[in-house]
This record gives sequence, C-alpha cells and structure tokens, in this order.
Amino acid sequence: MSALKEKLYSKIVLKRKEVKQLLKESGDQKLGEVTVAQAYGGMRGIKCMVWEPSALDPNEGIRFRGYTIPDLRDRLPKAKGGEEPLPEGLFYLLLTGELPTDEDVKEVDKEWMARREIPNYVIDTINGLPTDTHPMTQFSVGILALQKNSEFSTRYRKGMKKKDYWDPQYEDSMNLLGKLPTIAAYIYRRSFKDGIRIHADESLDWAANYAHMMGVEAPEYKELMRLYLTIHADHEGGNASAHAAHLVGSTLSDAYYSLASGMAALSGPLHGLANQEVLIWIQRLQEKLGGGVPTKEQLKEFVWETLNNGRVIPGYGHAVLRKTDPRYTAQREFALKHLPNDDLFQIVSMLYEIVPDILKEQGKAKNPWPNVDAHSGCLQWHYGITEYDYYTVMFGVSRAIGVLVSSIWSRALGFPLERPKSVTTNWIKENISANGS
Ligand code: CMX
Repeated sequence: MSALKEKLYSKIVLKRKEVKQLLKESGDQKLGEVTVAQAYGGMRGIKCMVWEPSALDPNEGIRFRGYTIPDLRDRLPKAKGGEEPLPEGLFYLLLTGELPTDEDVKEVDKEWMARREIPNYVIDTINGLPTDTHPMTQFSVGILALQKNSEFSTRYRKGMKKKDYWDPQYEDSMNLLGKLPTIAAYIYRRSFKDGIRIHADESLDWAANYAHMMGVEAPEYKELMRLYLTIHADHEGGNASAHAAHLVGSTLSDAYYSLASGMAALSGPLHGLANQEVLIWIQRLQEKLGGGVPTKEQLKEFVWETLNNGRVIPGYGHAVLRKTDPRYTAQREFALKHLPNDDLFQIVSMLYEIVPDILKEQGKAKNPWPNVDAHSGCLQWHYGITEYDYYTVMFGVSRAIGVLVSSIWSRALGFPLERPKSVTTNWIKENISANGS
C-alpha cells in the first residue's frame, strides 16, 4: 500500500468512529427546515448532504479543508521556480485533511504519471466522434469508455465487503486523475490542432504536463494551469456537477459513471459552460463595435441590452456566494501580474466595475458579483487558447479532483443510496396551510 493510501486508511478509521458517535448522539437533531419556496426553487440552502473536502461560505467563498484560496496559494507546494500552488498538493489536502510536504506532492505526481496511459480503444472511441462534437461530449465519452477497467465494478462483481468499498474507489479515482489530462489534451489536439498526440513529459508536474500535451510550452501558461486546476477543484457538494456525481455514485455506480454524470452537469451554461459563454458574449460586443476595447458607456449599454433581452450576464451571480468569488480574485491577481495590458483583461476589468451596479439596479440577481467563470476565459485567450468551446474541459479536469475525493470518502463512510422525497403541487396544497396558519 502506498504511503498516501495508508495515511488515508488511518484517517478513515478515525472518521468512521467520529461519525458513528455523532449519529448516536445527535442523529435526531434537525439541520434546518425546508420551505415550499425551496422545494420549487432548486433546493437552495437545504442542508441534506455531507461533503468532507470543502465548504462554501456565502461571503468568504470556498475553504478547502478549512484553508482559503489565498492561504493555499501561499502554503501549498510549488513547482521549482513557480509561484502558483500545485493541484496535486490540493488533492492531497482534500483527501487527507493535511497540508502536504514537497515529498508528498512528488509521490502523488509519480502515481498519476504512472497511471497516465489510456488504452487505444479509448482513443478509437473518441475518434469515432466528428471533430466538431463539443469537447465536453468527447470528454464524457472518453471517461465512460474507461469504465470497462473499473476496479470497483470488477471487485463488486466478485463480492466485496462494504467496509472495503473505499479501496477500489481510490484506485479508480487515482487512475482517472492520472488519465484525465491525457484524454483532455488529446481532445484539444484533435478538435483544434493537427490531431497528433503529444506524449507526456515525465519531468513535468501534472498541470504543466497537461499544458505540454495540449502543445502549449510557455512557462507562464504552465503557471496559469497550476492555478486554474487548483482553484476549480471543488466547491462543496451542492453544486450541480458535484451533486450529480454524488447522486450517481450513491447507487454504487463506479467512479467513471459518476464522474461522467458530473461532467454532463458541468456542461450547462448556468454552471461550467458559463466560462465559454463569457467569451462568446464579449466577442459579440466586440464584433458589434468593430473590435478593440469598448468605452464604459458602450459596455453599460450592452449589459442592459442583454438583460432587456431576457438573458443572464454570464459569469455573474451565484446560487450561494454573495460577494466576489475568491476564485475570480485569484485569477485577477494573476492577470494584474502577468498581463495587465491585455485588451480582454481590460474589458473583464471594466465589466467588474459596471456589472454589479447594473445588476443591483435591475434588482433580480441575489448576487451581483462575478464568479469564477467571469475571468477564466480571458486568461486562456491571452496564452493562445482561443477555442473557448474547450474551456469547460479544463474546468472538468480540475473538478474531478474534488468530486473523486468526495466519492472515496462517501464509500469509506458507507453513505447509502441517495433518495430524497418529492411531492406534487396537489400534495403541497392539501398538506401545507397558507402562512402556516
Ligand atoms: N444576469 C442576469 N440575471 C441574473 C443573473 C445574471 N448574472 N444571476 C441571476 N439572475 C436572475 C436569475 O435568472 C433569476 O431571474 P428570474 O427570477 O427571472 O428567474 C433571479 O436573478 C434570481 O436568481 P438568483 O437567486 O440570484 O440566482 P440563482 O441561484 O437562481 O442562479 C446562477 C445562480 C449562477 C445560475 C445565476 O446567477 C446565473 O444564471 N448566472 C449567470 C451564469 C453563470 O455565470 N453561471 C456560472 C456559475 C458558477 C459556476 O457554477 O460555474
């Protein structure tokens, strides 16, 4: 057993005891009430799921195992000469709850590198799709094609004790995390470049190697990739991709099925696809104005026009957050340092100055502030990744970290099939009296 797996197992033993005790002492305590409006309104704020790796505060943003993004930019191990955190370190933290040493991170890297190869039939399966198939479809198909080799499904079929479920789930998760950049980079190459696979460079870390396999060698882009893959990794359990993966995993579907369902959820424009929507929206504006950086007045007019046409401003608003997303801030800091004069960054910055006031004036959105997706596209564009249909795939590679870590813990703690109760409108009318009277 690897040192990481042994450490994880020791944590699992402790956590199992802790949860058992908690359930014994407080199992019948209420976490909150559910209102009729919440049942119709997308279940906002209902506390009904346990997700160990991270927690989201409406005002402060995400905390990964208690650490904020600025904390982690400071404290997670970095590549030699680099300044951004290594996502392998975040994985270690999310999995074990402990900050990794440089050595711990190297071990994760080594394991993922050793698991990076994908069978030829997976490449053939992806090649069966037209190259103009949306990259997220190709990505989901690639993940599902790997399912054939699931350790969990194989061991379940042979017969496995429930307390051992976490072990093959860990193996599947490590295999997936090793292989996802290989699949994702190939999709980029076949959809937008010459289709020739660039093989891994074993001397590189996970994020830098992903950039390398995409064909991007600029050291600054590799730094961006490290930051990008760290900050998108997890956003507690209730967001659509995490929740979809959690639900599907609860049926004892293996990691491949559950991650693919999470990726399907991420592909919606209200969720992960918003990063490409932002770029499309800004370009529509630029086309309209004949290119360049618009004036603030022109931007204001365009924002209002979008709203008046009944559309959302992509990259703004959030179901939980009520302040600027710290993932936005981290990317803004990166841009201020590396590309302060970039045209698109100027536009993104101007939008930050004007959109919140307009959304407040319109009075609908509960959160007028930017989320992670408002910023990511302009950084990618700057380094030549102009194929915005691809952006959500990178989000997906990163999101797999949190979703898979949580799936290991769900198995370890023996979480059951997820099965909330639905009701009909008639049931509500018959059983709930107006104003609670
Ligand atoms: N522009 C215009 N209107 C917005 C808005 C925005 N950015 N954000 C919210 N609203 C509107 C909603 O559409 C809703 O209108 P209706 O009452 O007409 O249906 C109203 O304001 C209230 O919505 P809310 O409670 O503030 O927001 P929700 O929790 O329902 O939805 C989200 C959250 C993210 C889907 C929404 O803010 C949105 O559509 N934003 C734009 C898309 C986006 O950036 N998504 C990415 C989110 C981050 C991620 O998951 O990757």
